[in-house]
Amino acid sequence: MYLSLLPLLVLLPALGRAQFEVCQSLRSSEGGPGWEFYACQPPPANMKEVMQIRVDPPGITCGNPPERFCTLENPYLCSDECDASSPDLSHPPQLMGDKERGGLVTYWQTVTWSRYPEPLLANITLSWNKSLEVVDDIVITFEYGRPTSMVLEKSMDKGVTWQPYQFYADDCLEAFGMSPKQVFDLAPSNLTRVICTEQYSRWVGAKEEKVVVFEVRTRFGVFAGPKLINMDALYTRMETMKGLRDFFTFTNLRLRLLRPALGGTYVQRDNLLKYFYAISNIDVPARCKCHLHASQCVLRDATLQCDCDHNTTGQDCQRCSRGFKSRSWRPGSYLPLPKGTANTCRSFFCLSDCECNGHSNRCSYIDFINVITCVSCKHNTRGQNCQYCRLGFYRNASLPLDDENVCVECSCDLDGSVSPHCSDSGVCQCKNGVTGQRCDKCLPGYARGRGIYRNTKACDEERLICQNGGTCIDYQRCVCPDNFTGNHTPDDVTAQVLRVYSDDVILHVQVCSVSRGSV
Ligand SMILES: *[C@@H]1O[C@H](CO)[C@@H](O)[C@H](O)[C@H]1NC(C)=O
Ligand SMILES: *[C@@H]1O[C@H](CO)[C@@H](O)[C@H](O)[C@H]1NC(C)=O
Ligand SMILES: *[C@@H]1O[C@H](CO)[C@@H](O)[C@H](O)[C@H]1NC(C)=O
Ligand SMILES: *[C@@H]1O[C@H](CO)[C@@H](O)[C@H](O)[C@H]1NC(C)=O
Ligand SMILES: *[C@@H]1O[C@H](CO)[C@@H](O)[C@H](O)[C@H]1NC(C)=O
Ligand SMILES: *[C@@H]1O[C@H](CO)[C@@H](O)[C@H](O)[C@H]1NC(C)=O
Ligand SMILES: [Ca+2]
Repeated sequence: MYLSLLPLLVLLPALGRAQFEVCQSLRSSEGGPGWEFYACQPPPANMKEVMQIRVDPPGITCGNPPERFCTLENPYLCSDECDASSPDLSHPPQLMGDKERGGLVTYWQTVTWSRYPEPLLANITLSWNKSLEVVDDIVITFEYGRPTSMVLEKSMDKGVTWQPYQFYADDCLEAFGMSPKQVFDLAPSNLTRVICTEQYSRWVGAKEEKVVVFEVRTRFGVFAGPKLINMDALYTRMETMKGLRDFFTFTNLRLRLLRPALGGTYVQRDNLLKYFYAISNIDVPARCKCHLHASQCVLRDATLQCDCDHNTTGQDCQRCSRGFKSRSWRPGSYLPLPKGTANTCRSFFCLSDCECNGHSNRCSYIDFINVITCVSCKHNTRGQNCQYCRLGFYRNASLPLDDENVCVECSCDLDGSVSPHCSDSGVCQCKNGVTGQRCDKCLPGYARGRGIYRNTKACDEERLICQNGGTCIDYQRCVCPDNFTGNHTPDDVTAQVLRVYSDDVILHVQVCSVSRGSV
């Protein structure tokens, strides 16, 4: 069930749905269509429709046994009767939150102050079992006069701890030892101060003034201007001023009624039937607090629950969905205006937890081993943090790990190497008969040709003898006497010799055959 919004939208033109109403939208870009994510929040609703009401002490509600009560205006008019057993004459607590139809005012009413001078005390606890953010004035309507002393309190942790929200008294100094203030006195620096106000407690007549207000609109107006035209300024403050959002956040409210309306005079002990509390309505305009990750709030199993987006979950969208890396959860942000930042939970995400030594800005969360790993490491790096060189590359130890050139290609000779990979110092693994860091040089007695290295002697002292007094060097070439020269380059020789070997015939290779002197 979605909360009905209509009554409040009429009430709240400036706080309507214009901004932060969608969490994502489809956008087309060069790379094709994709989702764009925005900060989003549910629309305001009148939370009185879903509040749990509890009154203390037990037995404070009138009508059991039936009781007569009088009015302050005319103490001799004592015809009204409260009777819990009669539907027409009972005044149970739920009449503070009901929808009144046909102009019929319905109200909760307490017993009268017949036990004076013992104080007539009552607590009204309103619970939602959900974090809410108040978005407009909380208005409490008292029939038969407003209390001369009361406290509005709030809890942010479902009733575990409480703090005062505002004090109300016809004499703040006497009732609470506080000097009276008005919300209009508040400035940006002390907007979240808890004040005592006399504005809603002085006797002006029960019919003239019925409401006690917790002023949210005026507080908003300190930033947004008197008509709340500049909501952007308020949202900016919400983001930057620590404690401002908390100030408007609650899960429960409690009204501590400490002293009933007295009609502007002292308590008249001879007619205590005219002193009691009666509340006909409590408006609580608020929205579900979803950390800017939901645009709807739903009632599920009688509990309010954000309808979370951005891969978040939880009653208040206060954590990332499974597989979307809980450590990276962040609330959405109103900034930059006008659309804010979604701070979506992702399995792929950018930014700080993702440490890739400057070779990537993308990470992936591998759910079943609970590991974050860099993806698409650039600059020939690899590894969970792009901290290793790809196979076929080795680390230049004189460069820092985040240098673009940290990984140097092995450049192993394809013919002379066992694999394209090299050691940490860049040394390739060579085939037999091959040497050199890159395996591109022949060992003595070996030669290369057609991609094969063979034990190919160009000359030796026994069978491949250099002619004309030439000396065989490294089995590869003849060093000829001054007046002789060879007409075969080593490669030519190799080619010949390989052919010779493959035919399994050994020939004398004719080198050092041409006489310089004879030319
Ligand atoms: C109202 O609540 C306060 C705080 O828990 C408690 O101290 C006080 O006794 C309660 N008053 C009544 C009348 O239950
Ligand atoms: C309060 O809400 C939580 C969900 O966060 C739920 O588990 C719990 O049952 C609710 N309690 C009541 C009393 O509704
Ligand atoms: C808040 O600050 C303003 C300006 O500094 C000051 O005039 C006002 O009295 C303060 N209000 C309260 C309640 O402290
Ligand atoms: C999670 O977010 C991705 C985009 O980042 C979206 O495509 C996907 O539908 C979301 N999944 C859930 C379960 O919300
Ligand atoms: C390693 O880096 C240093 C410093 O930039 C450079 O002089 C050297 O040539 C590099 N070595 C290799 C093998 O690239
Ligand atoms: C070549 O030169 C050597 C000395 O360098 C000499 O002994 C020899 O007789 C010469 N041979 C010919 C064919 O000229
Ligand atoms: Ca009512």
